Amino acid sequence: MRLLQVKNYLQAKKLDAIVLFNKDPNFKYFVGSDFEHGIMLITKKNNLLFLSQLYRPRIKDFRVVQWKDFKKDFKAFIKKQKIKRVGIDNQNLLVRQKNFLRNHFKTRDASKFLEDLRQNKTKEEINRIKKACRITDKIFKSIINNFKFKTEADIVKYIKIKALELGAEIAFEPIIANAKNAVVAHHKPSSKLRKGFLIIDFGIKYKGYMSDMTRTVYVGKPSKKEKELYEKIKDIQEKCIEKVKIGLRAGKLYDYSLKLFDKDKKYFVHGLGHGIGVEIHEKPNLSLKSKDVLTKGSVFTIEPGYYNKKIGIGIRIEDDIYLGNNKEVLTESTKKLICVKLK
Ligand SMILES: [Mn+2]
Repeated sequence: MRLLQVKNYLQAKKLDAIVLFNKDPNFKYFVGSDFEHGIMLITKKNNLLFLSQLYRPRIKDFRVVQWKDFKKDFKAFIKKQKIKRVGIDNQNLLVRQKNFLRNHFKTRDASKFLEDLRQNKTKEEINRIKKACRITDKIFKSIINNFKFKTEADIVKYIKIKALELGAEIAFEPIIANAKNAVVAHHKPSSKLRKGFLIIDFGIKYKGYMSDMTRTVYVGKPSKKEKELYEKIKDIQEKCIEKVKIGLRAGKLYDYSLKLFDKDKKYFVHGLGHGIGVEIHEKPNLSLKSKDVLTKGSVFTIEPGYYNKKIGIGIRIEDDIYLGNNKEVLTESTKKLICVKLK
């Protein structure tokens, strides 16, 4: 299906192939794994992987071609396959890779096509993201039920171990930010836990596909004002999810969130969300003035946040949304304000 869309693209743009290097997110997207060295060539007729002799993988729908002398063999190979005009992924290429491709082919940037292709997930991709979300919920529950942590770093370690135990890995370095630290959206966790809000932001990678969830809990007993603030952010998050629909421009949803923040909008300092898939940030981008569209088949986060340095309070709530025939909230952990006690 995805490969068929590539072939249609080649036809329409009069290209002979799409050429991708290893370590490009699109490389992993098509073959599900990565290699130290390798080039992928998808032509109208063939799906080829040009790899060193160190590898002999079996990959569905792909034929592996191995080289002995890279330069010589590559030249002969593309001549034989009659590959001249190719689409490349300008957004992810290193300068030397770009130069290499320009030396061998006539190139055209295909990165927008690849991004758009990846935005619309197949059933299998959705299943993997859903599984990553199930594991995420499980770990969050277990953090709350086993709250014996002394520092932010203890929680990071716990998430990493739990992920491995559940047959997955972390999608990115967890962000655990307590009390005053919570005003820094991307705080590096190290401090001792104390009274105040505690942001727990982590994601799981399952078979190459990622989840991303944030919950904010409270260490100790919150004041009335703190409770009200939390409810406000939760309300904004839920209203934004309600507003999500197929065809909506991401920038419009961002504007809507600012309206809800009202006088507090200066404390909302980042995007409202981002697409997830083989990368933790992909299309659609839900930031100010974004022209990306929430298309059918896309999966993205909704994560308003409040960061007030004056009063030392940070709150963020994030869920993963799948926009299929219906709208599905994939992360199911409770958003009621949980209060934990220090032991
Ligand atoms: Mn996120």
